[in-house]
Formats: sequence, C-alpha cells, structure tokens
Amino acid sequence: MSKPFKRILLTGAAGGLGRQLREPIKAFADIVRLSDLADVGPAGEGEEVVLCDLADRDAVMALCEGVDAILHFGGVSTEQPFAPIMQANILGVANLYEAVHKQGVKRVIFASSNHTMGLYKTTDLVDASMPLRPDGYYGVSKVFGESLSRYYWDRFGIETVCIRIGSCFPEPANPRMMITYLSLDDLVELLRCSLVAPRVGHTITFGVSNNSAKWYDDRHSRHLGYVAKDSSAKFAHKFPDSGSYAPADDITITYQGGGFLLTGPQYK
Ligand code: NAI
Ligand code: 15L
Repeated sequence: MSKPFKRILLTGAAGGLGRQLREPIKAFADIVRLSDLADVGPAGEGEEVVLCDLADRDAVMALCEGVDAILHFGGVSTEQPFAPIMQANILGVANLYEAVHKQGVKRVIFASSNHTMGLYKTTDLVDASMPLRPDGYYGVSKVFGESLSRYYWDRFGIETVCIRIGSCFPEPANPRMMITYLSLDDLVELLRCSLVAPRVGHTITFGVSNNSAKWYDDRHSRHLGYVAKDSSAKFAHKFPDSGSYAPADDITITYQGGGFLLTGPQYK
C-alpha cells in the first residue's frame, strides 16, 4: 500500500519519544529522515540519518531539503536556564521555519507542551482559544514555537499542528500524570491524524489519552479526527488517591504545570 508521504523528517530522534516513534512512523513515509544533535545509530531500511544542531542555521537549511513534512520533536524538553532553551527551542525553531519556508515543506507537526498553559489551575478546563499561561522559560519557548508557526501560516500558508503534549511516558509517574497521560499508541495516532487530515491550517491540540479526569477541552481541533484509545485508568491502582487530586497549599498541586513550578526562573 502506498504511504502518504515520500519523505518525512523526525527531529529529536535520539530522545525518549524519538526513539519510540522511529519504528511506527515508518508507516507514514517511504523514507524517514532521522535527526538529532546526539547519535541515533545507523540508518535502517527506509531511513536516512542527518545529524544536526538546530541552532546551526545552514545545517537546518540542508536538513529540510527534499522533505514533505516534519515531526519536530528536537529541543530542550524540561525547564532549564534560558541559554540552552534559547539555542534549541527559540533559535532552533526560527531556523527550522526559515528552512521549511525556503525548502517548500508543506506541513509541520510541532511537539508543543502542556507547559504553555501550566499556570492555569488544576480546577480549570482549558482550550486552545484561551490566553497562554506558560510556567517557565521552557513553556515560554513552546509559546514562541506556537506563535512563530502561526505567523508562517498566516503569512505564507505553511500548515502546522501544535500538539500540547501532556505526559507521554510508558506509565504515569505520579497522580498528576493520571490526568496528563498520553500513551505512545495514542501519540502515534495523533501524529497520523495531524499528517493526513486534508486541511489543518494552524491547529492547536492537546495530546492526551482518554483519561478520566480532564484539564483540556479539544473542541478546536476535532477536524483532526483524533480519537484516543487508551486511558490512564489502567494505572489507577498505582495512585489510589488520584481521584481526589485537588488544589492545596502547594503550587505544584494548585497549578497544572506541577513540578515545573518549582524549577522556573524565580528559583535560579
Ligand atoms: P528528550 O529530551 O528525551 O528528547 C529531545 C531530543 O532533542 C534529545 O535527543 C536532544 O538531543 C535533542 N536536542 C536538544 N537540543 C537540540 C539541538 N540544539 N539540536 C538538535 N537536537 C537537539 O525529550 P522527549 O521526552 O523525547 O520529548 C520530545 C519533544 O516532545 C520535546 O520537544 C518536548 O518538549 C516535547 N514534549 C514531550 C513530552 C513528554 O511527555 N515526553 C511532553 C510535552 C512535550
Ligand atoms: C513536558 O513538556 C516535558 O517535555 C516532559 O518531560 C514532561 O515533564 C511533561 O511535560 C509533563 O508535564 O509531564
């Protein structure tokens, strides 16, 4: 059966998610170009490897040549001092979109984060039309990526789906992740929907499984056609008290960003 794309690019291929996505995303393209700052090992069948620092403008320009769509997972993925975040997530994303435009890439799927909205309360239900409330430099850098991709859609017609991923790990590691959990299978399905939906324009969606408790309302991205199959419910035995997750005198519980509240700029 023919695949939807000839060549797609996965950045962040050496990372936690990149390593797990490497195999399933082969279903989306004849060739998957794998990229990272770090070694990703040798190219397998249907793969090619182009190592690259996202902060290197010329290298990113070459990286995007001949690519139909990009899954952008590369970058700093936790709260850090501003300098490394600026290099990878701000300069890196600016370089990427400049290359996307010049090389004629049609669509980008941007791994954004729940930390763009981390200063909403855990009693709030947030949607994509609500004001951004990042919870630190990392969240602000993802806001930059969302905003830059909006510009490239409005100005140049380059489509982007920004996925505000919750917590995509094999299992929830704490009660908060019972709410933010996204299974790998659901992430792959969300990527498939984001790649093949006929028209996405600039879409912001929340990357979560069908968990019992919810902080996110996805009414603005139903056109993607994503239906989560998994739920954190199967891990409920690990966190018997997570049903009573509620604000307390603890900012990591009061706000959706959880532990990131303790590592933001004010704690440096
Ligand atoms: P990770 O930290 O394991 O992987 C990120 C990869 O990006 C690493 O392999 C790293 O070497 C690479 N990278 C960092 N700076 C780079 C640069 N300047 N140039 C090229 N590559 C660079 O993170 P993970 O968990 O795999 O997440 C992937 C993406 O998804 C990240 O953008 C992260 O912000 C986002 N995300 C992940 C979530 C999760 O639950 N795992 C939740 C929300 C967002
Ligand atoms: C993120 O954005 C991070 O990349 C990931 O490592 C987790 O911390 C996740 O958010 C989360 O909020 O659980």
